Amino acid sequence: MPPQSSAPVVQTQQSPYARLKPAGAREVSLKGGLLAERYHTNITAGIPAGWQQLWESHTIPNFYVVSGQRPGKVEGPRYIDSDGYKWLESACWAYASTQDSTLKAWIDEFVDVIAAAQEENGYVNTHFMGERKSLRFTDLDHAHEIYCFGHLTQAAVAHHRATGEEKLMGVARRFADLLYQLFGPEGRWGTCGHPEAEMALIELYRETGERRYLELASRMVDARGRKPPVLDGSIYLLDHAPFREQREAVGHAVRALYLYAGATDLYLETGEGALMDTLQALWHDVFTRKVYVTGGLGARYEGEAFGAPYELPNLRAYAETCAAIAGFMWNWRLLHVQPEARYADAMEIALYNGILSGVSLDGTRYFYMNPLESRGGYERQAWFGCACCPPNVHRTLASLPAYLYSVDESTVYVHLYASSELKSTPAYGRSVRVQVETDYPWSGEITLRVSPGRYRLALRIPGWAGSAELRVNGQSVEAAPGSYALLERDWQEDDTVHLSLPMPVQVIRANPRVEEDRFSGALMRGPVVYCVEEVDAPDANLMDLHLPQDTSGLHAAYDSSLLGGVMTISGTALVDTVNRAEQSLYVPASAYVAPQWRECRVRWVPYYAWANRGAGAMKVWFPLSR
Ligand code: FUB
Ligand code: ZN
Repeated sequence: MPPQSSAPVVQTQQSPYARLKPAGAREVSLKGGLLAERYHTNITAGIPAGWQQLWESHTIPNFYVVSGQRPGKVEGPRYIDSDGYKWLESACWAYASTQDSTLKAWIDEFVDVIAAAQEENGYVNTHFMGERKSLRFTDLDHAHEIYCFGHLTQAAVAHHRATGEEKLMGVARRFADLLYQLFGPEGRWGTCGHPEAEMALIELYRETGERRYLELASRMVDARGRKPPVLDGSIYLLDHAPFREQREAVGHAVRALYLYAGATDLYLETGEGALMDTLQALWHDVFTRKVYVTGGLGARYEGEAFGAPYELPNLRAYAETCAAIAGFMWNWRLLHVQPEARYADAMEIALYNGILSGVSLDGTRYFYMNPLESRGGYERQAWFGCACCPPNVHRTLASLPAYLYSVDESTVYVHLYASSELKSTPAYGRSVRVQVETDYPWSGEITLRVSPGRYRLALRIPGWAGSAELRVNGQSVEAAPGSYALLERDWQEDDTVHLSLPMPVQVIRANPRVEEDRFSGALMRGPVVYCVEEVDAPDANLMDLHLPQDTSGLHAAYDSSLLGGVMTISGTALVDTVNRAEQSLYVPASAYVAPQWRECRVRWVPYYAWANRGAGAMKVWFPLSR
């Protein structure tokens, strides 16, 4: 029987330094619109296709091999188990809302074989069983053993919350106990080159009440930047300085962002000021100097790393899907420390752009890198040799309803707008119902109906909105973009709240320090970033296309037959008709041939939907012409 309590991804109900408690996955239902469509496609197509991929990639067969149930040998990269665990987590969140018996059969089978693979002492990692047994914990920098444990544990927590069953929790706890013996206060200093276990251990603590898991997570944060180093002392592994002294986001982006998310979980439990000082400095660095307009993070191919401030190349953007997801996870935790709209704004931008771009519209093909420009030939793939991104997409989309609402003792917060319903929040102490009707993100008109009672409704007014109109029963109420509008009253049955967020087509400019985007503009409408694909500018080379400064000729129109139904933007752009291919690469300024303009009809489509009509060229940023 599923448990009666709420089932959120991050459970801060008992966390002393959490201002907010997330609403449960089962308490929120998505009723329609883009997010609901992406959510259902993930469940009906993405997760089932993922199950097949786990078999073909050896991820699941490896567990059968090490548990002695099948002949063969373990194959795949060192972190291959984590792909399976992330998928399992997604299947559990999906099962929590669907109660689908096929999903449950897959979950049961996978859980059984993981349990069968686990050794008596708690160890389970298919790569380091059998002939590689002697190598266990000999390479904390690169082996990913503790990282895989982290994903196992997050899957176990999801499994427990979705099914009420103890089996996978037992596996995770036995492994956690082994790690505690090895790396807890009585053991040696140790942590993983790839953070992840910090978040997982703290969630395990929240689920079990067992304080030593929190202690171990804390020690893993403290293990970084020690002298002599516990890892290799490198920036890549975030081991260059003690965590509390780190002020700049450097190194491998996914590792860094998972570490920041884990440290935020730690803050939620301990309230330690030094941790929050570091987290705020890092947030500022990441979200004011190192994030793409799409919410993509980690600019560099080299080391899958953050670039220097404002180093945000478009064609060579790395922007790994996992990094956008990791940024989403981090902001979610910060939002529960302090309900500031900037965190939810960052989540929203990442979700509608750099995360949704990571998966095809049919839900079964994925991007690892999410560039903001392509010269053609770049397409999504069904799986990867290093398959971290696909199941990260699965688990994020499968838990989507859990990110819409949170509560505190007297308030219901609405963070992300989608046609949805929140029913009853145990954290709030009594039953509350909030119904949202909207065609967001295509429309900024949002209607909310709430159940009677005295409480506050806190509505995020996105920072991207130049203005907002908020009315309760027709009466205007103050709503400032970039904040939560607080509506406190004794709500009556027929009360209606209406939020109107204007969504004009906007030309976005980058800080001129972003050299690649200097003198350029990108189109946004609401939280959605747009791009032009080759097929939508048939008589122009995208490299020669310029954006008019005056966008009054650009018009948004919904096209239900295109890309699963999208708001498009159409208008006139300018094409430089000088044949640049015949021009020298460099000429004296006096010999430079100025552009000669021709007008050209162009259609922009949401960035997330690109590369679903072939692998043509694509661009987000265009130089601004006269
Ligand atoms: O190392 C495991 C995963 O592979 C990371 O999270 C990704 O960035 C990729 O390097
Ligand atoms: Zn990835």
